[in-house]
Parts: sequence; structure tokens; C-alpha cells
Amino acid sequence: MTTTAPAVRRPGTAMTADQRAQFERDGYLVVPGVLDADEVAHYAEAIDRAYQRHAPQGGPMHVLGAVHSCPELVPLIDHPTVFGLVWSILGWNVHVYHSHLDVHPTVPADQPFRYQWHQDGGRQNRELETHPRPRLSVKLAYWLTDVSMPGRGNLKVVPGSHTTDWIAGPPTRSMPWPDPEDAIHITANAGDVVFFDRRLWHARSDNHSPITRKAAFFAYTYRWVRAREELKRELPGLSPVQQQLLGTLGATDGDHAWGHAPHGVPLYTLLRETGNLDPVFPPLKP
Ligand SMILES: O=C(O)CCC(=O)C(=O)O
Repeated sequence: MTTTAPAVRRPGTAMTADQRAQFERDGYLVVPGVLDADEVAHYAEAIDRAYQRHAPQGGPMHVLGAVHSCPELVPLIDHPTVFGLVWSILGWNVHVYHSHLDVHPTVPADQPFRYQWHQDGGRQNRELETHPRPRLSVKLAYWLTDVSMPGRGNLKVVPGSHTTDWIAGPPTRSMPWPDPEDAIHITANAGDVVFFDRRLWHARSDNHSPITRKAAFFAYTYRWVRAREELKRELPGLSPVQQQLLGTLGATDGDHAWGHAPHGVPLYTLLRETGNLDPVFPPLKP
């Protein structure tokens, strides 16, 4: 398997009506079997190498800038099996504005408490005045190890909480506090993907299993929202859409990001050529 992406990639298929209804209701979808066993092994090994570089002493790793830290992950940013979910919700004027690599080995049961529940977006959750706050961003979580039962560092979510602006929490993150009443552990196999709305209340749980948990997360937003992390160097072999997603198009000034010239935006062109624009959905209007 190559580590650089092919020059031309398919955009994948649009979200189905059922997926959209479920996503709007629950704030997330679990997509099984996105990566096959060879792909899981390939990406997990790439993350292992990044782990050796970033955490040679062992312990947990949470590194921002997934592709910058691990260029072998580039094909995951527009994987045709799940990329359609992203553009079906946000449209074509998007980029990856935040991403992370996570490796979590087992931790002892008596780990000091840390309250982890949050919505993504930082100050977006304070500075936007509407209720519910706008979605703005969606995220793909690729599981590279088996989290098919609770206790393996599963992602916890409160289904349907993406339209709730506030949940009760402790005054300090170290003060023990119960999970929200409706919280669930998402279970998934290696190779599955969770697609979620940034506003969904979510938290990582501790891994008490002998399996080191490995995952990669990619968050997408409109190009007029500034990226949290910059890609600091050019990567070889990126397709035009991947260059757009990673902000290395060479035309990423503010005006271009406003989308006044759709024909200069590779995902617009790809969706137009593949018949995926949609005259009744403003973010995908031809
Ligand atoms: O690692 C996890 O399961 C949680 C990730 C998370 O909190 C996030 O993506 O914002």
C-alpha cells in the first residue's frame, strides 16, 4: 500500500436520507468497516511510528496536527467511504481545521479523576449568541484498535445533545462528577468510523483493557474559519482536494476562502463533475 495519495480521488457518495435523519437526531453516526484489516494495520503502524517519535517514554499521546505528525494518514482525510458525509453536511467550501492522533495505553483503575465532557470549538461555545449554537464543524474519528466493548477507552457521547448548549459539570475538572444521565459508550471495531457534530457533548473514557487504544480524528469546517493548526510543510502527491483540505492550495487568502470563485475550489469542481451538487441545498448549490 502506498503512503501518498493518488492524484485523483473519488468524492464518495452523498449521505443517505436515513443517515441524515439519524445524524440530525443523534448528532453522530457509526460507519462500520470503513477500513479493511490491511488498512487498519497500515495506519496503526504509521501511528506507532509517530508514537515512537512523540512519546518515546510511553504513556498517553494526544498530538494535534495529525497529518503533520503522520503524513501517511493523508488518505484518511478524504476517504471515499466517509468523505461524502462531510460534504453532504458542510458543502464544498471546507478544510480540515483541527485534527489529532491519539494513543492511550491501559491506565490503572485508580487514575486521578478528570472531567472530560465538552463540545468542540473552544470559544465558539461562548462567543456565538444563538440557541442552539450553529454546527460549524463535523468530525471523523477513525478507530484503529478494537473498542467493541466499554472499558477500552471508548468515546462517550450523550446522543442528541448537539442542540443543548450547556450541561451540568463540576467547578474544577479534577472534582469527581458523574457522567450525564444519558451518556453512552460508543462501541466500534477497528476500521470503523464515528462521524459526529462538533456540538455533541462527548468525552474520552479511560482505557482499562490490555489493548492500547489508537485513533485519528479529523475535524472539518468552512474555509472562512481559521485552522487551529497549520500544515508547516508541503507534502508530495496531494490531490487538489487534499491540498484544499490541508490549506496548501496556494490560493488560501481570505477572499478565496469566502468562496466567491467556486471554480477555483477543487471540491466544488469534483462534486460538479461527479453530479453531486444539489440545487436545493445552499452549501452544495451549483
Ligand atoms: O479521544 C476521544 O475518545 C475523545 C476525543 C475528543 O474529545 C474530541 O475529539 O474532541
